[in-house]
Amino acid sequence: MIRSSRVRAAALILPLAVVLAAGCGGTTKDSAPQAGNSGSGNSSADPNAPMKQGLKIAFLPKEIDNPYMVIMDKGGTDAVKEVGGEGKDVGPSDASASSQVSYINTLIQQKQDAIVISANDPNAVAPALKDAMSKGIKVVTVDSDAAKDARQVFINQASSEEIGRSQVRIIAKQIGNEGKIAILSATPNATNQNAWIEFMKDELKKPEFAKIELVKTAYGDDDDQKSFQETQALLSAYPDLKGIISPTTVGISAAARYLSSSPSKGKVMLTGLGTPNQMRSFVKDGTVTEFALWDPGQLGYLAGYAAAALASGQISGAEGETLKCGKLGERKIGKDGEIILGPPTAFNAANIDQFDF
Ligand code: RAM
Repeated sequence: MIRSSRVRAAALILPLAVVLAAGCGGTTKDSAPQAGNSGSGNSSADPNAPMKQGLKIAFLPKEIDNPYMVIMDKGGTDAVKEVGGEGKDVGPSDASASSQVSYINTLIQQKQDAIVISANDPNAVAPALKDAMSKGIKVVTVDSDAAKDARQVFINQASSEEIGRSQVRIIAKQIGNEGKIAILSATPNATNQNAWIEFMKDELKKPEFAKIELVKTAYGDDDDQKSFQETQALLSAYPDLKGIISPTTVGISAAARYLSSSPSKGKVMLTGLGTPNQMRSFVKDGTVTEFALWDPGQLGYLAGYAAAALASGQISGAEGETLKCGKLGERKIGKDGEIILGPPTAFNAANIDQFDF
């Protein structure tokens, strides 16, 4: 995914530097209770248990064709293969929770050993996930969490707070700390986007951002066409709009495509979370100056290891346990069963060609 790991290390940006809540190394388990995971029915783990072979692990993305999700789930199935299991990637063509519920029910019938899901709604998928857990199937959320008692572990890309606040800092710099901005989000119930947006709103309360006005949060539903149309609608409703934050790879690429051929190109600033490959041309043509992301492949890979370790009894999801995760080393399980991948990278004209995902 990354052409040079040295370059990547050098490119980890300071404004986005996130303290790794889940440091690598350490011992295997402490006596902390398994917070919030009452439905797991598994409070103990043996870190030295062998990895079970032939584990069936299914990845259920928000939507199957989203390029970000494709990379993420490829990382996941690669990890499962590495540990001697059988991984597969199934899911809906729209980012809807009810579609995901049907898939969960099918995966339960198939007696998968673990389900790794990026939830389209924290609550709507919870009963089906709890049903899976009650039947001994391990549940890992990745990228977008479900209700805490409906999964054992959540693999988060980075600190939600730092992701949200840093997006505001980037757009503020781009618009000179003054003017109207809008957010172009994914679906209205997406756990990850909603968590980030809460922190964006909080960041905007700071005195240095007093002259920035958030006029609207629009929803493109992680659908390319809808995101494109919502961008158009934002610009016509707010002709003096100065900037857009789109914390979704689908939204930011559709918004960039709209802006790139409109008179607002280079005038209305756009930042958010995007894949370098989808955004490269818009950085080169001057539509976008800077945006951010983590490596979705690594995110999925971590989730694959977590699912296999849960299904093998090496971890239970309790705070303080250590997950061994192949080429990524080790990660500690934090509060509420959360494991953090690591800090995001900011991409701009100077470094974007060093990344290929
Ligand atoms: C989209 C999805 C995903 C999010 C990324 C940044 O692909 O909404 O959940 O993490 O953007």
